[in-house]
Amino acid sequence: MPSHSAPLPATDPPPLRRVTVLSGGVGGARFLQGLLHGLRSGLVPGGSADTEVTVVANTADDWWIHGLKVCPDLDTVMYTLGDGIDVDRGWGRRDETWSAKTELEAYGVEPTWFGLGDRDIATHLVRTQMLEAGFTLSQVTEALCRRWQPGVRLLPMSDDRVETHIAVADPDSPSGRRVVHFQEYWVRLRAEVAAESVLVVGQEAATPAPGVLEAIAETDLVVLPPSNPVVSVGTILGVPGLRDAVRTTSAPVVGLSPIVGGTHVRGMAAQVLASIGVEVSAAAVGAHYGARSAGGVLDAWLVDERDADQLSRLEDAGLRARAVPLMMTDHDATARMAAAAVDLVASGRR
Ligand code: FO1
Repeated sequence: MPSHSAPLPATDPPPLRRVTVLSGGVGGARFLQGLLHGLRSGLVPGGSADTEVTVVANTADDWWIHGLKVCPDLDTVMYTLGDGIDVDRGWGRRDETWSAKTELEAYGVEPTWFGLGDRDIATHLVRTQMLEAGFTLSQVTEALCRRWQPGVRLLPMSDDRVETHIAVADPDSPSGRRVVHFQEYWVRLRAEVAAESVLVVGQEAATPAPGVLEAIAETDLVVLPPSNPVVSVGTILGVPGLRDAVRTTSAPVVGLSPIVGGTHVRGMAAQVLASIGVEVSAAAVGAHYGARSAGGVLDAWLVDERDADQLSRLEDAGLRARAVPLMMTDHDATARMAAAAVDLVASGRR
């Protein structure tokens, strides 16, 4: 029976002038690459090359090592979007050399298990010198980005020191456990031991870095990319004032699941989710963030097609949800994910 209803008026998507993304390291940076590609190529509804993207990056992975301040997630976003990243590793510089690392090993200086490349060391020397001269981490990041031109405004979540530590079982210690810095848990222990608990040192005393609260309040969209929901997005939301800023912004808030088919795509989300008692599933992470209508931070949640059977559980939790391909296999695939995220909340945008 031919439909005689008038064709729906072609409603233009509302303009997407500003987007704010709460990002960890490798997964967040890869998502940002696709988002920028999608904006520049017109794939993202309402977006364009002029859309301003602000990244609020996790700094709780930061680590003082060999007298240098290393900021893995800030640097991974900066190098990735500035085209200096080593694509295979997902961190550190392309065309890297390791002479300083080899010399440190020759001196028997620990930790030998954490690789600082020669080119990367220059970044940490500039950062450490500027911090010691009294500049804030925000000012340092702005200065480093003048060279790298990432094409986004890159803000640390806080200028205060916040460091994630992980408690792991240790039969040799009287308490039966020991606490290691996140970098030791991830790099030396390869997250192969259970994370008993996640301790974010300095979290309660931290304040949002300049511009962060405004970037969340005065934007057209807030995105939680497929970063680690506990030690990346979780530590960003844990900065006092940040979770409330996301809850109360007039912009829609949409997230993309880092869990696909019951496990993380890379990293150690499964281990740290277990440590906070959250089931390792796309729906459980969406519910963990929570719907804003129920006091959480999300309006909508994208899951991979493999997890389409979890959509009703998300809708029961008050979330708009959709199942789309979520593997960031190339920039076009990631751009389509970003477009789906925008489209899912477009109706909610002014
Ligand atoms: N990850 C590793 O697996 N091994 C390393 O030796 C290593 C060194 C490193 C140096 C600088 C930096 O910015 C990141 C580095 N990472 C290394 C990655 C880092 O552990 C992760 O990127 C984040 O902390 C987790 O997102």
